[in-house]
Amino acid sequence: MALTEINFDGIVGPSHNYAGLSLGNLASSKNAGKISQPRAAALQGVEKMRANLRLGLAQGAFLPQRRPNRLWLERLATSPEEADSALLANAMSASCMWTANAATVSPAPDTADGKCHLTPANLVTMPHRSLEWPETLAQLRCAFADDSYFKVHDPVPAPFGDEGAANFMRLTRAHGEPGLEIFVYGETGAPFPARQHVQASKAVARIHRLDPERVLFVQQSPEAIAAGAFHNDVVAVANETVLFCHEQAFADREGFFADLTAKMPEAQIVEVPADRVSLPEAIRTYLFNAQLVTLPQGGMALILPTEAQESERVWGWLEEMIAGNGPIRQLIPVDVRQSMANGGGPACLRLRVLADPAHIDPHFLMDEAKLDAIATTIAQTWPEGIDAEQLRNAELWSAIEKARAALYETLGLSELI
Ligand code: SUG
Repeated sequence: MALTEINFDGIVGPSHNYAGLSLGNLASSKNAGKISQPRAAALQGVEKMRANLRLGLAQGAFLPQRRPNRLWLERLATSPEEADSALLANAMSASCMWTANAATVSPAPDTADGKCHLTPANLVTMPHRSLEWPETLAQLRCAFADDSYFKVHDPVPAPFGDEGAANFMRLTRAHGEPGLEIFVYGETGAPFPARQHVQASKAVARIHRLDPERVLFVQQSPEAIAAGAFHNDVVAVANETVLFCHEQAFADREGFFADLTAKMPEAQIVEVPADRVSLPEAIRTYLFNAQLVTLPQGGMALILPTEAQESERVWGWLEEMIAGNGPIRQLIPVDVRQSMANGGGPACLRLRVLADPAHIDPHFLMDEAKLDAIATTIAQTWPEGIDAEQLRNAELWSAIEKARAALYETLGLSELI
């Protein structure tokens, strides 16, 4: 069986806007009310996928959800026309683009039944994100429908907040081998909420039938959450034997590193000291919200936001790291500025699934021709700009609905509209 790491990016939806909905996500608060550019945002995402394909990486995609979310508003006994502006902003959010929060994925080599298990995240902490999971679940059930290889679960019930793979890391000697699954949760982060509850992480580990000997539950540091690291993937990322993280990422750094190296002596920890890059600088530039990938020719690359390249301190540290003899050999900056302005870097935009591509519904797998077709549809139908004031505009709603339908048709997925 050819297990491959496939990154499923969320295609940025036509309603992409800056509504300042995420308390504790500094970029979201800072850019509240700015004019967004949905078309440019979605095309930046397509170019990121294209660049990854050209590196020889396998690429998949998930599709934008229905916005405005009329069904959700109906359940609240209102409608886009009548909802107050807070409810309407929630119903218009394009936040499902950040598929690192779509689900937690435990690949086949880690689970008791040898299947790849997927649990959609309930995202209950933020109202605009809590309405994502039903459509996420529908797409997961469609993409991973082959139950000889996949098991797609229901989300963990509220009130235990689960934010998916953004708070999950997997270390292994090589992708296809059994791994150590690390669940990072928050306890406190005042004045900001801790979005990943330990009970949710533990439930996912049980649901996925993981071997308790190959699981770690690790607390995120309250300082990191308070400084704006609302998910662990803002301060840490792992790939195969490498953990790349900030010195202040974890509540009990020494304890975690000791447990990690005891369970996996070959683990390599690449840590950025706080006196070289402060937590606020790391969070502003999103240097850890990078895709740390193994290239087909061997060696690892870090695909990071251009904001990281623009910081002398951050780039200086990264260049020194590359010049050394460490496991990360290449730095690849990508422009995802429209997503970054809402607190979503390259790693937020993707969900990693280790599987044989032949077992996945091909509609969700990308190649250059499909990306071209997607880009054409986006260029023809996505709104160019959305001003927060415009969210109440019925013409905008219908333009967004038509654009989304056109994309589903482009990908032959009309039955999911
Ligand atoms: O949940 N931003 C998202 C960003 C998610 C980033 N994902 C990871 N770190 N994996 C969030 O805070 C902002 C929406 C707005 O304000 O309009 C937003 O939802």
